[in-house]
Amino acid sequence: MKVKIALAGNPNSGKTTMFNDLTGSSQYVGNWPGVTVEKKEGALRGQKDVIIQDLPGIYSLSPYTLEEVVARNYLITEKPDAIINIVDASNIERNLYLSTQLMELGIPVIMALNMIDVVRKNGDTIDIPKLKEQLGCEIVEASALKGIGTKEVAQKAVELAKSKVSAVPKHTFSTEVEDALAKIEGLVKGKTDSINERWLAIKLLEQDEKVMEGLPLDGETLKAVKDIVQECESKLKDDGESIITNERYSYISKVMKQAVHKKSGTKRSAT
Ligand code: BGO
Repeated sequence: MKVKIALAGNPNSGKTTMFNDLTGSSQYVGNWPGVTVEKKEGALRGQKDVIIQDLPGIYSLSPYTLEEVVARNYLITEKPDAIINIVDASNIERNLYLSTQLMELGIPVIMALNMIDVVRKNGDTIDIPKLKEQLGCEIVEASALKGIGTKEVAQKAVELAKSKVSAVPKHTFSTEVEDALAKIEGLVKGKTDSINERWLAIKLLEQDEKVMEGLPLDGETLKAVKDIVQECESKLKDDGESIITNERYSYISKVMKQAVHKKSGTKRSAT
């Protein structure tokens, strides 16, 4: 049976360089169905049964750009066996925004901390055990440009895909949000074929229309969900989408303080 591994990351994180290193000359380039967004896939070097699917470069799994919609539709409908999340380690704070969302899908995730050569050259340090502990996924330091760590990324991704051990995000939202998510999960449990009920609950709290329009939920359930969302919004005095976004950023900021040390001492990456 073929193993499907998706390559996901921000634009300019080194995804193309990593994809070329992983697949060599075995590549197929086309377009995603119905859109003019390039679709590239290829077999992992020396392993014909492992297919690497390159996803468009994205900053988030929100529904606002064609690339985001293409990437997330692939992830939630094709359910690859694992995701390699390419992170530009020299811009880690910005990149982790997507990582936190990929981790919530319930698909095994391995993080390739790419551009580690740049981090080292800058004299910055990333505490990998701490970062693993904070994020809850496997992490490999890599430089796709210099061929460092890429074999390990591939090997670990295949192992993870075969073991089918899903990512278990360490991130929890505030008590108010977690309460709302638990109630929403309870309401939708078993009523959809969603990839992951927690992920769906987060999307419903955000009132993500693209996710909501395809759901087989009756009017009563949707009304009950809306009431929970409104209760949470009035408690936290903000809209659901902003609440989730802001809480993600504060979590990332905490992770940065714990695990990333910039030589300049600012502990924050340039954006
Ligand atoms: C140019 N380390 C370093 N130092 N650079 C890397 C690494 C790494 O690990 N990985 C990738 N790069 P893409 P997306 C470039 O193209 O793979 C570099 O968008 C240049 N080009 O070589 O394209 C990579 O697919 C002129 O750099 O990323 C590329 O995710 C001057 O990061 C860039 C300097 O990689 C983006 C760099 C004409």
